[in-house]
Amino acid sequence: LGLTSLSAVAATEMPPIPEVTGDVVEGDGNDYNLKFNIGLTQSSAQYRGLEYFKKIVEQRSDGHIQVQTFHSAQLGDDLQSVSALQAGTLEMTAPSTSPMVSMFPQFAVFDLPFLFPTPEIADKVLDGDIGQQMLKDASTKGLVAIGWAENGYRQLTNSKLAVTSPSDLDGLKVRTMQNPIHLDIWRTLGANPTPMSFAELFTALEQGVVDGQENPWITIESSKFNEVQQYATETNHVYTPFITLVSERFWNRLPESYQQLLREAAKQMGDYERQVSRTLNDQIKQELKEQGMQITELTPEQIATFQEDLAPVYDDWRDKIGGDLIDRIRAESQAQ
Ligand code: TK8
Repeated sequence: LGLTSLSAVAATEMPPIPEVTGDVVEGDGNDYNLKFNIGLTQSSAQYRGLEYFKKIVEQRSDGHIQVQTFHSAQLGDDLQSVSALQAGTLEMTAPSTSPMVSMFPQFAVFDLPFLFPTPEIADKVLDGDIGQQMLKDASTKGLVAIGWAENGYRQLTNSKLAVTSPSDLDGLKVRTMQNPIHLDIWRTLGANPTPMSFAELFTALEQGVVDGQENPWITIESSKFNEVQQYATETNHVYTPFITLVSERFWNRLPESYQQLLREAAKQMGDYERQVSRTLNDQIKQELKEQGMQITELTPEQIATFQEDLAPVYDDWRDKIGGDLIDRIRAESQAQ
């Protein structure tokens, strides 16, 4: 018994889903079905956030909005889900911003390496004027953007070697998100990057189509990438947000009171999901080690080598993204 309870303590502890606060919201007498689909698995912090969202919306609409949650790209990957929102065949999704830069170029700022030194600075940017303006600007093209959540800091994994410096990356086949800055990052570091949908990634790693990939610890574990990747390096090279999106067609059918309810629920989901993600990040890194993954933690000097090598990426993208925006984000970091 003693042993069982010990291992139960060691197992991943998710912060519990909070109780719903706030009154029941009066609708228009109609009932609504809301399908919410994401790319990550059922054991991700993101899916946990969806469960909270469902609880809030169903309770506060007194059951008039029914939320059906889907994970593991059951109804499509990030880009397919966004298209489905536009077509009105799916009501909600929460993709990484990165594959959406062809639609919303300003999102590329989140792909710049090492721009967000701490999660608190990411919060300040996303929850402050910059992030709120971005949600407004992304509420077009058949989409309504109602909130931010967190995918998190990305770490490199691979099946070949312990990576401690960019020179170790020579020729390594690394899967990236479908995003030009990510391609640029890995090319600049000397790797051989291939863009690919997240939904195809496990198989590609398993079959050796690519040698490595990069994602936050929680995603590495919840997607079982450690079963096909022996090595990891804690690079923290990019902070990726999730953006919470609603189909405009669905949105326009809702009474204003329910639109407001979805906005509030998205905010609460985002805050909770960040809390889960941050509580689990280090815990899961330890678990991955215990499960036999060889994890390299870089010294400040080793990190600096990556940062120096990646300086040209800023030169390539500064004008395209907007130097002003980058400077405003840097100023937030310095104000800390
Ligand atoms: C999940 C993706 C994933 C992202 C990626 O749908 O593609 O690597 O980090 O989390 O959004």
